[in-house]
Amino acid sequence: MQTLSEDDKRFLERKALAARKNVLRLITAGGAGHVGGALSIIDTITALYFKVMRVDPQNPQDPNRDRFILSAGHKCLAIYSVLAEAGFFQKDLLDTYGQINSKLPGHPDMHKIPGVESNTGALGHGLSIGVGMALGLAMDKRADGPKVYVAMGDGELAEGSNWEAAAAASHHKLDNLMVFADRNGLQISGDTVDVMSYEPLEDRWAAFGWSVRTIDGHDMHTIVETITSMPFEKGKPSCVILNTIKAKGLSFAEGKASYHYWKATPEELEMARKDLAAIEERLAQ
Ligand SMILES: Cc1ncc(C[n+]2csc(CCOP(=O)(O)OP(=O)(O)O)c2C)c(N)n1
Ligand SMILES: [Mg+2]
Repeated sequence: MQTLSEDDKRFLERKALAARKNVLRLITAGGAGHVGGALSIIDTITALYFKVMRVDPQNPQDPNRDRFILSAGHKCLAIYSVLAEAGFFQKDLLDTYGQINSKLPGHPDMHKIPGVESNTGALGHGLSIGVGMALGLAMDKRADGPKVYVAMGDGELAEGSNWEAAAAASHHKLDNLMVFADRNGLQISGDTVDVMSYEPLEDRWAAFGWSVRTIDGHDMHTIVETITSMPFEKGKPSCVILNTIKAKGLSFAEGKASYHYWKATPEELEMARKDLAAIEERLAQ
């Protein structure tokens, strides 16, 4: 387990802010996008790329790299923003979002930019892909082998294929695999518990043989301590349930299903810039 110093925590919070600014840059370029779910998972992705994962932007295909799969591909604004911040590609590319032939389409494409491990967007496939990767890597039987991380939405958990993959992961004792279930409480059209509930998530994942922890998905200390405690139990895959706020950081959008997909007005973009400036001021103190 890795415990963050106060300086490290501040560093990660600044990186997460920079990533949120990149999200606004993308939306400014493209006019619209799935901002809500991107902003609930972006702190975890920031922690992964800036503190936890063994990855090298200069050598993105290194066979020894850790793998991150954004199963809920509609949250792509988050991965684009963090990959750009981490130097996987030039930030200028962010300004092409939403344009014809952009390398940053509305769902991530592994053939278009370095750092994306898998095409995702049709919900319910990323965990199966992650299980395959983790199984292949585990066969190498290396003590310090690469790890596989998969981020999922709470609405996405309604896809039945996830549960076949969850069962396979525990059957194969994949303790090099970690899932993040982003429990922001909302999916596309309303509260996740009303549309299709899989609560209590902790019991579901545990019943499928996973070792489960629930944390505040916006607290960098807890995020890093939890991820670096992997595996929570030897011989079991690890599941982190992230209690989060959809559209976290944008005061006018937080916790509202209507900002699952945001078609931004100039007034809202201005409000969003002010919100992020206020965070910046707080972090400067
Ligand atoms: C197979 C499939 N069905 C439907 C959709 C349309 N869709 C896109 S996002 C979404 C809701 C996802 O909710 P959740 O997983 O909770 O994501 P978040 O709240 O993090 O944005 C749906 C139904 C899809 N992308 N794929
Ligand atoms: Mg959700």
